[in-house]
Amino acid sequence: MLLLHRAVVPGLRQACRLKSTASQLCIRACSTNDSFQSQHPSLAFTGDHSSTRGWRVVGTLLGLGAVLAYHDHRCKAAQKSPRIYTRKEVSTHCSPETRIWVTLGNEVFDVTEFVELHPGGPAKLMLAAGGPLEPFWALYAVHNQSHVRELLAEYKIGELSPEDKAPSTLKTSDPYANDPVRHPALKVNSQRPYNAESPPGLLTDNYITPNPIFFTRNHLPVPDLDPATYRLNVVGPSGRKSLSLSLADLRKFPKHEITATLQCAGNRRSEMTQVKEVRGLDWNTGAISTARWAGARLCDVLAKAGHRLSESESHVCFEGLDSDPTGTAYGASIPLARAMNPEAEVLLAYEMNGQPLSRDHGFPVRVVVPGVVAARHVKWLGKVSVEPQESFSHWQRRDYKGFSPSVDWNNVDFDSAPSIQELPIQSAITEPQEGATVESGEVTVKGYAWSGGGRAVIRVDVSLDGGLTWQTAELDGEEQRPRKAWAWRLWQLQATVPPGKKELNIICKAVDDSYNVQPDTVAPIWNLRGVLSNAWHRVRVHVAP
Ligand code: HEM
Ligand SMILES: Nc1nc2c(c(=O)[nH]1)N[C@H]1C(S)=C(S)[C@@H](COP(=O)(O)O)O[C@H]1N2
Ligand SMILES: [Mo]
Repeated sequence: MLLLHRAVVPGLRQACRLKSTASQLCIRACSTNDSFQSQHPSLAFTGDHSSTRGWRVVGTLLGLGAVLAYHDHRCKAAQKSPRIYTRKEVSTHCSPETRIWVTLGNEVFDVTEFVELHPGGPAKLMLAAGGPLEPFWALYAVHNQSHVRELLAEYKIGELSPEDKAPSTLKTSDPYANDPVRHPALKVNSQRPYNAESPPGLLTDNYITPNPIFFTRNHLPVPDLDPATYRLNVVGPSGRKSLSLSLADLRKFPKHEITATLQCAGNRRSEMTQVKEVRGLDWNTGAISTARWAGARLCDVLAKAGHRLSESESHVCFEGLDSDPTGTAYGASIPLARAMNPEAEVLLAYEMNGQPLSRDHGFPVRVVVPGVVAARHVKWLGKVSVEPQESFSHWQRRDYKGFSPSVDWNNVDFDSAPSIQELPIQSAITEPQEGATVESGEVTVKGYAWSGGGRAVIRVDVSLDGGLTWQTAELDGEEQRPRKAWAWRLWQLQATVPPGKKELNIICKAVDDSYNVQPDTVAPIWNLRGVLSNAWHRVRVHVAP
């Protein structure tokens, strides 16, 4: 019952918000009969952002006592001899009023209390309300973990009647079947959607990351877009027509080229996981890569569409052409001031290291926002618009934000924190690797360092003795332009192994040109989503006798 307790307090707040959207979504999910085919939301449902705003509408509260008693009753019932339900009965439980039930295999769960706590957002969970989870979980392998199964088990209320097991129509066509073939050296974090990091042994061999080993972070299946028919919709200011730009149109704008590093907000999340569990992909140090990007400047395209700097419209929203079964696209936004500033060099990129973008990296066009978290670099770009508010995308508003270590999933208020844009100073050791054995005599330590917002890395300090003494590493790579240091510096240090040492406790930490430094440990910057993990990087190695 632990989870129920965790859920109660926010549950009260959330029960209010749930009502309108939940019932809205449910009309589509439940108005059909109970076979999977007719319930599949892609047939009946198109996501819209206005529903997100509807979450705030206040509705009737379910009495707390009633909730507890109800849940307790159900759980006890499930433990003794499981209560048996028909699929038809389950399908009527698809709103907070009727409670929200789902099935997995032949088991039935009442997840009403969990809906608002769902890391993937309440709206997504509601798509499965009243029916099987399988077709949705097939899309998101993140559910394929024991902790997710254990969590769900807490909500079990019974089983499906034997003659009413999973319908044979459950075989869904694999939405990922058309994903591209990937390089075998990539270290895969999740196959569906595909997420993989550059192997640390190769990452810093090249200042420019070769395209096939550039880290990949997809939230959805990779769309297969035809460059001949591709159009970018650039919404004009009110009263003006939108632009519909072909790839050829985009190439007519002056071609601008920059070297920029992309880093996922979750890079080095695995170190946070060691402090306390976080929700997200278990990235090591390889969710970062550098490329030479070429394309049209966003400011030129916005100007052509008729946009100017404005105070009422202050965000540029991007939508990808990758979408989930509801038709909801990946989306993000950046401040208009950055988008309109030619010095910020925001690109609508169609080339990566002299090649057309590869499918995984956004073919045919992606946004590149130098100095800003990679989540805003929207791939497979379909639409650009200038809006008074930030993007309503889940990934702008309910993810990619930082919180204090004391904020957890019971008390998190995503509206209270700004979305991550410029990233903080970062560095990591790529050689030697954790647990390796190094020769006595000399050791070479290598790694990368980067800071957001165009801030240049001015120094990397390396310690071989756990931080007692420090040596300055040598910085490689391109000379950096002031306030436009968009790319990382690779660094190395050739150092003498102190005689008699059996083990080295190697640490690196970088300093940027605002004299920002990395925090020494992870615990004080731990956050529930495991983002912004930039503590001193530590690697322990053995010294060969
Ligand atoms: C009762 C049903 C569900 C439960 C118990 C559940 C549970 C969870 C949990 C525990 C996570 C975090 C996993 C981790 O990062 O370790 C998660 C993430 C996620 N879930 Fe669900 N889920 C449910 C239904 C759904 C449905 C129906 C969908 C889609 C239609 C969905 C989409 C997602 C997505 C997209 C994420 C990843 C968010 C991100 O990391 O970007 N979930 N879910
Ligand atoms: N359309 C779209 N754009 C997207 C994403 C996505 O899933 N869909 N993922 C974002 C995230 S979180 C990251 S870290 C970067 C990863 O870019 P890459 O795969 O080219 O390395 O793309 C961003 N842009
Ligand atoms: Mo990311």
